Amino acid sequence: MPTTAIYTILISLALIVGSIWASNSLDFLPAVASSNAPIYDELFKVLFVIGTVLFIGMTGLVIYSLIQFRKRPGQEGDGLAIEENLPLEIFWTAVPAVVILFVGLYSYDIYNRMGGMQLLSSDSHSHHSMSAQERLWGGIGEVKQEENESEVLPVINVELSAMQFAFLFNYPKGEIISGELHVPVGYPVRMRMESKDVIHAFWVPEFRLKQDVIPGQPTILNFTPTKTGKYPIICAELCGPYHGGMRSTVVVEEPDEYIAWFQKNSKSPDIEA
Ligand SMILES: [Cu+2]
Repeated sequence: MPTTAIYTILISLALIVGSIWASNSLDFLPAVASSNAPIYDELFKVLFVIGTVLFIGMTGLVIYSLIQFRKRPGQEGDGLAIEENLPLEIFWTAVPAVVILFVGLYSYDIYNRMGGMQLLSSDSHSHHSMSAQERLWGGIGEVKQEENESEVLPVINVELSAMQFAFLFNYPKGEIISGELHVPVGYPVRMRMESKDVIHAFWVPEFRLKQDVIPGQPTILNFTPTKTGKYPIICAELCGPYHGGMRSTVVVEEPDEYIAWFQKNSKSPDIEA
């Protein structure tokens, strides 16, 4: 094997290994605070590796060529007139095609695993009578089975109204209206979102979630917070002159803190402890 080929293989391998190492050790992303976040970050890491290999590989090759094949003193005339290289052209068409096909299929899989393929307005929940526990949790009678747990957790139901330039969170069963979103850690949240005026978008970077909030067409967002803390809610759709100030906070708290907050703010008298 010629030396150039060996060097090419070694440099490519080093580039791939280095990119994988960088994607795992560099800390670009905000806190991982929902069950969606690890799935999303998996895709981000794969895209980061592909992007780094391509960027460093291509710019590196260009810089190498500029230096290695520069015009030396005493060189006159044109370079070699090279035309066509069919195997090379097949190679540089096939490689990006395979990479793009892989990224496309993989992104679809991630989007599907995050629940992106569920119909936005799918709303087939029975409205049977609630237990006191379900009332307390703001439930509408729906319970959700977690995949790995035998415990059945009540779903936290929240209705989000977006308007120029604020988010309002309504907990129907507690008759709570809040400018801040409160959710208990580890419990599935089902948020029905609708806009009063123009299109807004609910975005929590720490949850890796972003969903449009549309006037006249409710959208449903399901998520499970996994880490306590306060995280920003940002409007991610240019919605008017004060769009940049359209922010709120999501408070992910321990279940007992959530219950305390719920009871303190609830105007509904039939909520029991
Ligand atoms: Cu907005």
